[in-house]
Amino acid sequence: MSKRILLINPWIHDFAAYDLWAAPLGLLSLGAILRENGYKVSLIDCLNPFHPALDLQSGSKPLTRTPAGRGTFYKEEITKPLALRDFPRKYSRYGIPPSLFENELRRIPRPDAVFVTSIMTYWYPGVFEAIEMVRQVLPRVPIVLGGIYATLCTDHALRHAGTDIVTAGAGEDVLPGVLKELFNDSSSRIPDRDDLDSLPYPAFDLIPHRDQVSIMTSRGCPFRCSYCASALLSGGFRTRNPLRVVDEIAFWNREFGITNFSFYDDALLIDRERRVIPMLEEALQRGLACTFHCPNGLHLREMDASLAGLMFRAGFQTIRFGFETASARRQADTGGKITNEETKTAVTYLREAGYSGKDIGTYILCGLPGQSFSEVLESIDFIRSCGARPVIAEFSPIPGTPIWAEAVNASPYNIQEEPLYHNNTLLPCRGKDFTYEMYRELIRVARKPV
Ligand code: B12
Repeated sequence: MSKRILLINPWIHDFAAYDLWAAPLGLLSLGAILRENGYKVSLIDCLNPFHPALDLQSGSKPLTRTPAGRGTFYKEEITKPLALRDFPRKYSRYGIPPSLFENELRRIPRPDAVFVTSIMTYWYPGVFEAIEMVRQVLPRVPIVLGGIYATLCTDHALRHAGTDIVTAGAGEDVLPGVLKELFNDSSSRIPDRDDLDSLPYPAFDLIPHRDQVSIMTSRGCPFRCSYCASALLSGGFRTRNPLRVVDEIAFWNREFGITNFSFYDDALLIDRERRVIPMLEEALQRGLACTFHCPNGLHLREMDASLAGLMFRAGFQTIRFGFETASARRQADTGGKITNEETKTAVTYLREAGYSGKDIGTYILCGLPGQSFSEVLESIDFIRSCGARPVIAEFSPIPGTPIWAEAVNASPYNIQEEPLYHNNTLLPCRGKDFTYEMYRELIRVARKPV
């Protein structure tokens, strides 16, 4: 009898959360591998904006959805955790009401194990709430926790999550050990995590109603920017065959009518001649009428007139770039991925290709240790002067990154002990003279029409 595994994408507890093409991609990838190994896999997606029973909830705002495949989550205000008590913002549980989650847990056939994923480090309370409910409804069913929070804050998870197993790192690496421990299964065939073309397509079919599919064409990143966790999470940079990526896009398009695709790559444009260019040319040639979105920052340095034109023609609608700062010193200190001059030229190419200034969202980090209000303001002004749209990205400190020690020193919060203080909304590493009012002013300036 094949074993049943229940996958859970837990709630988000936060001050704010939007569904910017959010999907539990890592968990769905594992789901596909488990199915290939004969396991019966089901999913409860707490963040599902299309849950059929959601409409029946009274008193909630109707959820908004755009044709591009993003929108709002259902939310309920909840009490702030003690550590965030003094922060003057409302705090909510994003995702389906707990009663619906409980109904789902009772409805599905009893699983032999439950696999829970985790994303932002500071979202762990939503993860714990889901774990507690599983314990109540399904006592004695082993629970395994993995994902980004579990990888970056493993000790914290081991101490507080209350699961039978906590794993750190890529699921493809840990699955053999987990399956052995749970079911004494030593015969599992797990694809090599370095050969991305050998991975099955993520099990998006487990999400019955969806208007977008997330794609990864690579893992990791060749850069080592000081604030970024990519290397800790994904290891070295490795890539898929671009034609196999188009096969995947065509598959979701043909079988499920999906037209919106979001790329989760950390370095989609790197090695462009071998990757993004053939991929988009192939998509055009096959006549795939799809729209592409990249909420995660792209590398502007790779842009030239022909790539900008190709992206525009191929249907790249949402483009975000990682610029971070106009300060030459900080550019060098944080990783040297782009200069101001290169940024200006790249934006010109994008505008000539047909993108308007407001399409070209350009991330500017705000609240880095030692960063002043005027540095952020100058960065906003610079991006505007290039003809692009500044988008403020509030800095979230991440354990193990090169900037971590500096972040610990700069922060008035105990970010080492309490991952809730990694929350970007707190701007937890800004200096004393960088007030929240100043931050609001920066948001106001950044949002002025381009
Ligand atoms: C896509 C993405 C987003 C998406 C949303 C993702 C989502 N699903 O909700 C968007 C664009 C909205 C986003 C926003 C932000 N993000 Co983001 N994002 C990512 C990104 C690029 C990919 C995550 C992903 O899906 N990876 C792909 C899958 C395949 O990997 P995975 O989930 O890790 O799964 C693997 C393993 O973890 C494991 N696994 C997973 N689950 C399980 C479960 C079990 C049981 C087991 C055994 C194993 C296992 O196996 C999987 C396969 O190997 C990561 C960077 C990265 N490389 O991971 C940053 C990252 C998570 N984001 C980060 C940041 C900083 C942010 C922002 C704060 C940026 C900003 N300043 O605005 C915002 C926050 C939004 C908010 N409301 O708070 C940080 C983390 C910060 C933190 N403290 O945790 C990361 C790590 C990037 C970085 N700079 O280092 N993000």
